[in-house]
Amino acid sequence: MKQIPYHFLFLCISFGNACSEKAHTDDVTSDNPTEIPENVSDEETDNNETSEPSSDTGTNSQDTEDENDDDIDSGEDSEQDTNEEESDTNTISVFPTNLPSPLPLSGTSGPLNLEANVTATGEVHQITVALDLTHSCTKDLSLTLLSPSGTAVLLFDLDGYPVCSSDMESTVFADDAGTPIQNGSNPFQGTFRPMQPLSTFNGEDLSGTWSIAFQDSTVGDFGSVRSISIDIEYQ
Ligand SMILES: [Ca+2]
Repeated sequence: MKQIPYHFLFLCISFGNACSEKAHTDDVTSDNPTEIPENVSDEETDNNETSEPSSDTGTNSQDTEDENDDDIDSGEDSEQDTNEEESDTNTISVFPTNLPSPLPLSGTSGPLNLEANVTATGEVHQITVALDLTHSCTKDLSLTLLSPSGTAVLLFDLDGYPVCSSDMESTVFADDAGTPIQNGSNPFQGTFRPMQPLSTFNGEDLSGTWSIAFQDSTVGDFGSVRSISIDIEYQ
């Protein structure tokens, strides 16, 4: 219990009721660890209390707006970066001209060589290959892509494939594919990882003659290449 100072007792004795009001005020002040300034009215205090939630809401709203602004800014930057990146690269699709073309009957017939000439200039950034062929036993086949510089990349050689299988329909070769081509199944629809990485060509000069060599290693069973597209991203 709070002790009342002697000088205050003296005032109480001297002024009677007046001191009881003062004593009450002191008690209220002392019971509140956070002192309310004397010049703050009850109305102001109420306003502070009632405005606090809306202030929080406003702050949160502002924070949200700031975050949105950040998101928008980030999105703009990202889009701008993407545009800048896109503007730095081009893509060209290379098609051999003499298709469809029959695949060799057997290994004794030699490879089927298809060629496509590229006049554009630049440095290879990324390559994917799309293929469509018919064959009664794709296990017989292999496919190699050669750059104008003479670099060779084996896309597939299915000699070790467990079954004969047949055809390749809308088959795409890309380094970032999850399934290796040798783990695919007839008719190999979808995107597959080539047996050797197409990134081997990255950094090479784009212009010149690209060659595509099919080889049939086994007598019997044959087919034809319906379409093939070499899609080259370059910069
Ligand atoms: Ca064959």
